[in-house]
Amino acid sequence: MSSMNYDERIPNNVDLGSDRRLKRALEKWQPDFLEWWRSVGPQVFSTDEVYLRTAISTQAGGWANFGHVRMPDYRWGVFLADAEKDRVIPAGDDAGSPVWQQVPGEHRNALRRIIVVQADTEPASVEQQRWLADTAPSLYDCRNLFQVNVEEARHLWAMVYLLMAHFGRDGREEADALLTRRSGDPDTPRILDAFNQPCSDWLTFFCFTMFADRDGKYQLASLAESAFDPLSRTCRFMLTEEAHHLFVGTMGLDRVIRRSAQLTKADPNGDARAQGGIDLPTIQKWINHWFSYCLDLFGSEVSTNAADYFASGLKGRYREAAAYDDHRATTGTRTVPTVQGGSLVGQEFPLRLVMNEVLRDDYIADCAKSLARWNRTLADEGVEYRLSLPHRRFFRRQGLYADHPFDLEGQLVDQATWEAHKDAWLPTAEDHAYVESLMKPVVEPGKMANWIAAPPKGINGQPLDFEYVRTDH
Ligand code: BYC
Ligand code: FE
Ligand code: FE
Repeated sequence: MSSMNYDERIPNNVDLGSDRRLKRALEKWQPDFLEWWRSVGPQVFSTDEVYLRTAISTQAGGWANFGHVRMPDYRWGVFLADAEKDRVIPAGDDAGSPVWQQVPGEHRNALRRIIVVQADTEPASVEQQRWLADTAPSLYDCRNLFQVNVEEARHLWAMVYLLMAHFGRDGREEADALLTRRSGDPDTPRILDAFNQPCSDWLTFFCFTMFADRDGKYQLASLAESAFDPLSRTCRFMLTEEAHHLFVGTMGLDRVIRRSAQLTKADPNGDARAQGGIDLPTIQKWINHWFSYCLDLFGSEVSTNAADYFASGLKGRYREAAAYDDHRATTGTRTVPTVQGGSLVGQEFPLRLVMNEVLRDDYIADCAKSLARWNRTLADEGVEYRLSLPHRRFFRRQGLYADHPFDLEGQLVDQATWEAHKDAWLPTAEDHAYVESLMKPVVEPGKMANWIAAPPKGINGQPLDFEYVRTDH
C-alpha cells in the first residue's frame, strides 16, 4: 500500500489518476503555485543545487531519498499516511463511531475554516523566510532552511488537496486565495499574527522553527485526531516531516547558546557582544517574543469554537486516542485565572470550553524540555546564566490576557511598570540592529559564522564540510 507515484505530474499516493476532475483542478493550480514560489519563495541560491530529502514512501525509512536538487525542480506532491484499519472517531459526542471519509454537511463550514487557517500558515512561513539564505551562517544551515521551505510548501499542497477533493468550488476558491494573501502585507495579510511577523535574521529563524513549527506539531497532532479521516491521514504524514523542522529550531538555538557561552567566557568583561557574538540576555529576549506570539496561536483560553470542534470530533486533544480514557470530556472542569477589577480571579469552566488551554499546556511542557537542554549546555560550558520561558500570560495579544500587562512571572503589573521594563524583556530596535549586523553569509563548506557553534554532525551521515548547497556565490 501507499507507494508514492512520481510518474505523474503531481506525485501522489492518493490515486490521483482515477479522479480526473480533481487531477485537472490540481494541475490547473500547479503553475500558479510555481509562480508563487518564484516570486515569494527563496530569493537567493534559488536555482542552485541543494542536498534535499524527498519522500518516497510513507513507511518508516521512507525518507532515505537524499540528493542534490534545484528547488524549482523539487517534486511537491500529495501524500497521506496509510489508513488505519477500522479507525473510530477519537473525540467528542460520537467518539467510538466509524470515522468519516466524506465531509458531513453540518460540519462543512467549520472544517473548511480549520483547513484554510492551517493551510495559510504554510506559504506564510516560506514568504517570511525568503531572504534568509542571503545571510546563512553556513551551507549546512542554508540547506536546512531550504529543506524546511520546500516541506512547508508541500504542506500547502497537502491542504489544497483536501480543499479541492472535498469542498468543490469553495475549495478551489480558497486554494487560489492561499496564493494571493502575503505575509506582512497591510492589505492582504496572512490570517494569524505570528505569520505576519518579520523573520529577517537567523536568531529569529531558529526561534521560529523552535516555537512556531512546534505549534504546528501540536495543531497537526490535534487534527490527526480528527473524525474526518483524510484530514487525519494528511496531518499524520505532515508530522513525519515536522520532526526535522523542530530539530532545526532546538539545535539551532542550542548552537547559538553554546557559542554565546563560549564567547562570554572568552571576553575579559564577560561580554559576548564584544567578541562578535549574541549575548545570552539578547537570546532570552528573542525567546520571550516568539514564545508569546506562538502561545497566541492556540486561541482564546475559553473558547466556544474549541468546545464545538471537540464535541463534533473535528479536533481532539494531543494524543487523544492513545493518552485518554474519557474521550467525551463532558464532566471535568478547569480553573482559569481571569482579570477582574484589576486582579486575577480563578474562574471555573467546563473542560470542553478550555480545550485550547489543554493543548497549550502540552505545548508549554514540550518547550520546557528544550529550555532544560539549553541550560544543560550552559552548565556544560561553565557559565552561570540560565534561560527560561516567560509565563503564559506575558505579552499576549489574543485571549483573556491580551490588553493587560503581565511580567515574566505572570503577575499583573501597571502600565508604568510595563513601560519601565519592556526594553529589558523584549527585543529593542537596537537589539535588532545589533543581531542584523552579525548576519553575514558564510559559503565555504564546513565553515560557521562566529556567532554560532558547529553542529555535532552533518545531514544524512555526510561530513560537515559537505557541499550542502552547490553554489559559486
Ligand atoms: N492571530 O475565540 P477564538 C504551522 C482570532 S503552525 C490572529 O480564540 P478559536 C506552521 C480568530 O481568528 C500551526 N487572529 O477562537 C508553523 C477569531 O477571529 P474571527 C498553525 C487570531 O477558534 C511553522 C478570533 O480571534 N495553525 O502549521 O478558539 C511553519 C477569536 O478566536 C489569533 C494554528 O496555529 C492569532 N494568533 O481560536 C509553517 C491554528 N488567535 O474568526 C507552518 C490553530 C485568534 O472571529 N488555531 N484569532 O474573525 C486555530 O485555528 C484557532 O481556531 C484560532 C482561533 C487560533 C484561529
Ligand atoms: Fe508546515
Ligand atoms: Fe514545519
